[in-house]
Amino acid sequence: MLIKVPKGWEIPEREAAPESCWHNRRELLRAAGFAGIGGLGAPAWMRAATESKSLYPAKRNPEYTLDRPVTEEWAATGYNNYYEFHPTSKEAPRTRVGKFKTSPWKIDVRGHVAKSFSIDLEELLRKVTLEERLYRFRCVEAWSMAVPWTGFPLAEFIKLCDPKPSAKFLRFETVNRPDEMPGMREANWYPWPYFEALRMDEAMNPLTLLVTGIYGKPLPVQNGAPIRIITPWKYGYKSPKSIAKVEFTEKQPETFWHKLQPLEYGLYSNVNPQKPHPRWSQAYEKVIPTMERRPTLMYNGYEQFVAGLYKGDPDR
Ligand SMILES: Nc1nc2c(c(=O)[nH]1)N[C@H]1C(S)=C(S)[C@@H](COP(=O)(O)O)O[C@H]1N2
Ligand SMILES: [Mo]
Repeated sequence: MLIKVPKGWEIPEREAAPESCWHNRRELLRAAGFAGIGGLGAPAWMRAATESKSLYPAKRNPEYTLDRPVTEEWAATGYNNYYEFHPTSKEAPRTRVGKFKTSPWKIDVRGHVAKSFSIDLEELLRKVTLEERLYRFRCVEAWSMAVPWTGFPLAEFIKLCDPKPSAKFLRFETVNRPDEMPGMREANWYPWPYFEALRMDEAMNPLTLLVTGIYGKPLPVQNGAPIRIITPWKYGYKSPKSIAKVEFTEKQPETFWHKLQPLEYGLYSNVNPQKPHPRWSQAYEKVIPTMERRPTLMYNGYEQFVAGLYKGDPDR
């Protein structure tokens, strides 16, 4: 079959490549039958791939509904912000993920917890139940999508961590692997690795997910494999990808974009049509891939879930 790789996400739907063309080589190998021999006796990495596959698709949670169609898969997995893979292009990240290893994967838990520990993702996934949720997704750059994420509430992970009462914030850190993430060296002026943070009550909110899948399958690397955060009422940069470390802190942590542009990107960064970015309006958003304009919703449409967190002060 001729593998036609679309130039960008702007191609019309009738020309969109079939889903398989968008998969990276590793996923093609998996699809080509490695899963079939990944039973007992197979190497650990093969078993891991098989096990994680059996978790998808997860049951959809009907509580989270959309007011718009779900974004086509080729667009959501082909138009990405992932600066560690490419610091400017949205189309390049998925073409540069070949070296990135997502298994085995461990998460280090540090800071104000009863006891620091590290947990293997495979082990973590045995302790939780994955579900699928449809969420609106809004980047601070004003584009938006609607995405079926698979994951579990971050609150469940926090309970496993046994935080001390002194833990007031969570700080997340993306994995630090310049050899596997070519954008890190090309854009070496950034304060890598990427780091983000949530206040404890935001992190505990039922909307906040630890995400391991998308479109009923494990996350592709460009969307943050093997595990990322999703906070749908905040701008996209609050949703760090490929998380390797979670730290519970007493003081408010610094965040990647706030450190770079303190006047433009705060800790809270709640979607708010009335609060323009210093360089552009946030009143409207452009829906990927058509770029159709639609009005931005307060808290990205999640006011009923999160307004109580801010007590009338969404600009925090
Ligand atoms: N580690 C890391 N996480 C990241 C980013 C990044 O560059 N590096 N970009 C953020 C931004 S700006 C957005 S809009 C979303 C994009 O997620 P998506 O590519 O799955 O749509 O990821 C966020 N998480
Ligand atoms: Mo973004």
